[in-house]
Amino acid sequence: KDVKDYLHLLDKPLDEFEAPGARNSTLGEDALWHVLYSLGQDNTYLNKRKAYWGLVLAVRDRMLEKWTAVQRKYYANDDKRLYYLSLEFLPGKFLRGNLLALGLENEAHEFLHEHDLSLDEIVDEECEPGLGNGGLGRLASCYMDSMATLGLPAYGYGIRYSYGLFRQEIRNGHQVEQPDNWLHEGSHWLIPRPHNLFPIRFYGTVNEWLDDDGMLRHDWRGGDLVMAMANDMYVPGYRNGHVNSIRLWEARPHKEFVLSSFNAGDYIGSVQEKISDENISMVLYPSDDAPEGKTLRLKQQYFFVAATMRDMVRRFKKLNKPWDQLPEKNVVQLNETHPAIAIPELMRMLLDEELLGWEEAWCICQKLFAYTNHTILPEALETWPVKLIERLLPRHMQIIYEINRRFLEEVRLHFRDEPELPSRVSLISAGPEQRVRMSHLAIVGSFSVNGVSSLHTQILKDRVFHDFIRIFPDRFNNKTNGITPRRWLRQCNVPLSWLLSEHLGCNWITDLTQLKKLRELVDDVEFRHDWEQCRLTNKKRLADYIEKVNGITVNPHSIFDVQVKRFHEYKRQLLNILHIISLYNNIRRNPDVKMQPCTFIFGGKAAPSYQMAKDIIYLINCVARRVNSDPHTRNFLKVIFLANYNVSLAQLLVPATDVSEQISTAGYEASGTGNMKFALNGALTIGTRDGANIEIGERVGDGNIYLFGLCEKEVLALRRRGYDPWEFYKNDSELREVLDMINSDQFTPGDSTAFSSIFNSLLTGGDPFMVLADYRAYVETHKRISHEYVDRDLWIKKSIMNTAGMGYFSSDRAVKEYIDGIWSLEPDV
Ligand code: CBF
Repeated sequence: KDVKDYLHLLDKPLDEFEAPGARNSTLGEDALWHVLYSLGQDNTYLNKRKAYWGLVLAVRDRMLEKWTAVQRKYYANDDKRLYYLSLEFLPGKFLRGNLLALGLENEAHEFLHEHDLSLDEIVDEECEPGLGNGGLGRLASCYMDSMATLGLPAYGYGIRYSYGLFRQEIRNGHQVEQPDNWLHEGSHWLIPRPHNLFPIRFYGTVNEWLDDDGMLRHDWRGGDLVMAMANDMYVPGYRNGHVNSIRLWEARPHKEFVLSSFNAGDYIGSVQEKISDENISMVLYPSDDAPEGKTLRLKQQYFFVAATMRDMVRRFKKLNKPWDQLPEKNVVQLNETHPAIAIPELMRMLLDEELLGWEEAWCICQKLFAYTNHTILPEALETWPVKLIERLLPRHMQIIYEINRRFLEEVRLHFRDEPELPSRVSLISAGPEQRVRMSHLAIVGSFSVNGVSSLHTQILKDRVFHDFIRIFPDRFNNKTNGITPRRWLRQCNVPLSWLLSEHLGCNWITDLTQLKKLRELVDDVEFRHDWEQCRLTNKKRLADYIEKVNGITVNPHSIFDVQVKRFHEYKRQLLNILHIISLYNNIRRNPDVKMQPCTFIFGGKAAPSYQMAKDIIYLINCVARRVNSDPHTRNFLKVIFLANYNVSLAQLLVPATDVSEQISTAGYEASGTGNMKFALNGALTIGTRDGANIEIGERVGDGNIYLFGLCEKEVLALRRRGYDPWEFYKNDSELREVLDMINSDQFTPGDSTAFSSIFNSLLTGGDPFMVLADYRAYVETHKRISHEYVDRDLWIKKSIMNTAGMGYFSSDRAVKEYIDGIWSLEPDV
C-alpha cells in the first residue's frame, strides 16, 4: 500500500496537540520559501537536496515556536528543571522522527509527492550525527525523547563534536577508520547561539585571600581561557506540543588571533592558539567501556561541565531565590562519571564566586547531583592522575582533597573498627601514582547512585561499591534501562506498527504496556499470518540492502541471526563465530543435511586502539569469505559483516531479525539496550543470564527466550576454583577442530598466524571471558533454535509473545521511575 493511505491509522490525531504558534502556511509552502530565502536557491524545481534542506528548515520553524512557548512556561510556572549531562548523545537521523512527533509526516509525503520525490529517498540526504560510542549515548537520546514526550522541564547537555565516531570501512577484511565529518554541509538541526558564550579556564594558579569575616578565600586565575559556545538541538515530544533541547558546547578561541605574532609576520603562529583551543570539541573519543586517559579527554569533560554549570546558575539567578533553593529548582543527572567534575566545579563557583561557606555549598551539591553507573569493567571506572588535575584544574584538586578529608573523617568516626575502610573508599587511590577515583567522587557528591538493570545494580551493591552501601545505605537504587517506542518500533517498523495500531489502537505508542493485549491474539491464525508477512517484508528490505551494499544474495526465508554492537571481548562475538565455523564443518561433513538455512549477520565497530577486537572483526570477515564462496555450504549458511554499524543501520536490522544474539559473559554487560530493541520487534533472544536479558526473560516468559550458559555466580565460582580452558579444548573434539582451524591458515591461505593472538588468548591466555566454558551450551541452544524455527506456528507465537512482553522496557517507564525515585519533577504539558 502507499504510505499516505495508512499513516492516519497509525498515530494519535493531530488536533489534540496543536500548540500556540500553529501556522497558516503548509509545510510544503514553508519548505519552498526556505529553499529560496534561506538557502538562496531556485525553488521553481526541487531536487532531493533542496527538498531535504527546505523541509528541515520548515520543521525547525515549527519546533522553535513550540520550544520558545515551552521555555516561557517553565519560567512562568517556576518549574524545577532537570539537567541531563552526557558526554555522548546518539540521536540518529532527525527528519523522520521529528515529522512523526510533530504530526507532519502526511504533509511531508504530500509535498514530496507533488515534486516526484519520496521521503525514503530524501532521508538519505541526512547525515547521522555519531556523537556517541554505543549504548550510553543511545540511552541518553532515548531518555531525551521520553522526557519531551512526558512534558518534562529537561535539558540535555553535551559537546558538539566536529567529528563524531569514526566511519568504519572494511578493506580486505580489516576495519579501517575514516573521519566522520558529519558537519561538512552544516546542520540546520543545530542552532548556533553565539551569544551564549562562556569563558572556560584551564591551568593557572590559585591565590588565597581573607574576606571581611576573616575567612580564607580562593581565587583561580591566569592560565588559558577557551570559549564555550552553545549549539541547540531540538527534541519534540510525541504529539504533545512540547519541545525540549540538547545544548551542545563548541570550543571557540578566546582570542581571534594573537596580534603581536600576527604583526610580526608569523601568520601560522598567530592562528596556532586558535587551532589548539578549538581542538577541545574537535573529536569524540572512540572508546566504549574503556576510556583513554588522555589530557584532552579530561579537558573535554571539564569544558562541557563548566559551561553547563554556568548556564544552570545563570537561569537560577534570574529567579532571585536564595542559594539553598538551587536543588529545589534543579536536579543534575550525571550520565556516568564523565561529567563528575561538575561536583567540584559547582563547589568552586559557590565558594569562590558566590562566597558561600563550605557546609552550605556542600549541602547544595549533595542535594543536586545524581549519578548513573553504566559499567563495572574495571578498566572503564575512570581515574585521573592527581598530578594532571593539579596542573589542569588546580583549584578543583584542592576542593577534591577537602571533600575527601571531610568524608574520610566521617568514615573513621563511624567505622572505628575498620582501619582499612578509609583507604578503600578514599577519593584518591594510593600507589606510586596517586589517582582521583571519579566514581567515588560521584558517589560521595550525589544523593542518588543508580545501576541500569537489576543484576547490574546488585553487582554494584555486592561487589564494586560494596563499602559505600554501608556508608550510604539509602543512596543506591536501580533504574532498568528502556528504549523509546517511537524510534524503535513506530518509526523503524512501519508494517508491524500498522498491524498493532489496527488491532490495539494507537495508544501503545505512548503506553507500551498496551502490547500485553497481543497475548489474546496469538491463537488467531489470520493475525499470525499478518505478523509473519510483516516480518518477511522487513527481511526482504534488509536482504535488498545486503545485496546492494555487500553484493551477497541472502535468502529472506533463512533465519536472520544478528549480533550488532561494539566489538569487545566480553560481548563475545568470538563465541558466535566459533559456532558458525562448527556449523560449517558439520554441513561439509554431511552434504545431505536437512537444516534450516541461516544467515548470520554481524555489525559493530572496534575502538581503533583495541587490537584484539579488530582481530575478531578480521576473523569474522575471513570466515565469511570462505563460507559464502563454498558451493557445499552456501545454500545453508551465509555470513555477512555490515560495515559502519550506526543508528540508521540498526533501524533497518532490528525489525528484520529472527534471532538476537546477547551472549556476553554473565556479569559483564550492565544492561544492554539492543536486546530490548530486537525483542520489542519480535525477535527471539539467545542470551546469557546477564544485564537486562534476565528481566526480558521474566517478562516474555521462559519458553520464549533461549537463555544458556554460566550465570554470574557460576562465572565467579569457576574463576575462584581455577578455570582451565584447555580442559574444554581437550574434551570437546568439535571445539578443538574449530580452534585448530583458527590456528592454521584455513581462513587466511598462506598465513597460519593471522589469528594466533585469538587462539592464544583463548588457551594460554586463560580465556578471560570464558568463551570455551559456554561453547557447548551455546551450540546446543542453537540446535534447538534451528529445530523450533521450522515449526512456523510455534515460532510466530513466540515472536508475538516477545513483543507482548516488552511493554516494561519503554524509556517512558524508565524516565517515570527516575522522576518518582530521583528527580521529583512535575511534567509540564
Ligand atoms: O546503560 C546504557 C549502556 O551503557 C553501556 O553501553 C556503557 O557504555 N557502559 C553498557 O555497556 C551497556 O550495557 C548499557 O546498556
